[in-house]
Amino acid sequence: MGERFERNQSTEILLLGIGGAGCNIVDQVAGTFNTKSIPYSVDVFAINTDRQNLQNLENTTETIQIGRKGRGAGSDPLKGRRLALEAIARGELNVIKHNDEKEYDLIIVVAGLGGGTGTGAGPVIVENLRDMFPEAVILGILIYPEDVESGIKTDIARQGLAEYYRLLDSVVVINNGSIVNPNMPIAEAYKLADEYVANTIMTILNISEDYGKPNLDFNDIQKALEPPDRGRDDNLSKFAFISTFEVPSANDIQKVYELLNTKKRHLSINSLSGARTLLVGFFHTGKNLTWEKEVAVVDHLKKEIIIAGRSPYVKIGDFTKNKDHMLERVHISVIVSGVKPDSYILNALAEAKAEQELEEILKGFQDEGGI
Ligand SMILES: Nc1nc2c(ncn2[C@@H]2O[C@H](COP(=O)(O)OP(=O)(O)OP(=O)(O)O)[C@@H](O)[C@H]2O)c(=O)[nH]1
Ligand SMILES: [Mg+2]
Repeated sequence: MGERFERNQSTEILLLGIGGAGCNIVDQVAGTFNTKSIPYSVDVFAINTDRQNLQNLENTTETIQIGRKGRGAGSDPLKGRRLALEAIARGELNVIKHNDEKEYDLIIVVAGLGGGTGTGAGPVIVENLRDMFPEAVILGILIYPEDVESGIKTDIARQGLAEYYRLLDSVVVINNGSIVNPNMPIAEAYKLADEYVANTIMTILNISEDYGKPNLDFNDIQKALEPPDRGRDDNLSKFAFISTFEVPSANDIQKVYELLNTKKRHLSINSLSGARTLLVGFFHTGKNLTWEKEVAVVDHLKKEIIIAGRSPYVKIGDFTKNKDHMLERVHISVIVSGVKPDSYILNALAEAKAEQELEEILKGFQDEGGI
């Protein structure tokens, strides 16, 4: 019944990798659950057209091969799409529903853009998940290919991004390109990008799992990542910033501000301005982190968010950990929804903006001095 990390609570999370990049990354994240024996209530699934990739996963027992041949989709998103539709028609994805027993609250989909499976099969699978789990919030963590890969790849990625964007509730885009350093072997650059994905996932899981005073919990996250309400919100952006920062001690807390800019770049975010929701969780050993220091961090983030007098919904959590490995370190988890993405993303969406929904969103960014 899947790679299940259970805990005595009612929140159900599905972590799903699609295509080579997505499957490898969720497998690595599942590996950290094993080694740290963190009892999350998370089911991990890997879906790919590539049998070899699925057979090489070390920590994910629940795999779904789509397409009989098992040889990948050859960087052809139309083929990926067709194979996914056939698998759905044959009911091969129903195993995710566990005989109708499952009602996931949050689904996290991880996929690399630019190939055939993550790009072509992925959106069709998201649509199917939406039918299976109408109550779930679906967050996509998508990896955008670096420019050094061929132009065809980035064309495919652009189209795929727009398709995913329409279907997901919230989107995080990791930019392989901004992480790649020309002096670095590509595998190393991928590893760095993979850490960004893992960090994003763990930010959500840690906040959901730990109990703080004041507390931030899964409901806060779910509310932040729900799709914007077009009746109520001016800002219809589905892009989110989700990350955990680490500083050596409470006295270095202002290091967060430097790290923030790098993280924004790697997460394809131009600015936090106009965001709808700001959640900040502080994880520390309880010795030196004063309320004043916490408020200073939150104020710094708020300053970047507030535009034209529009303030975000803000909530703070404080989690005291009695874990030796934390030493004096402080982890600061930040979730901001409704952020403004980098222009390469807006351009990608603009190219595919046949959908009215996308037009409205792009218009929103233009009103803010957008693209
Ligand atoms: N960060 C990271 N990026 C990856 C990794 N593998 C591939 N990518 C990126 O993700 C994009 C899509 O690659 P894959 O996920 O291998 O493609 P796929 O979805 O399996 O597609 P097909 O193999 O054509 O069926 C690539 O263009 C790379 O930019 C990885 O392990 N880590
Ligand atoms: Mg592949």
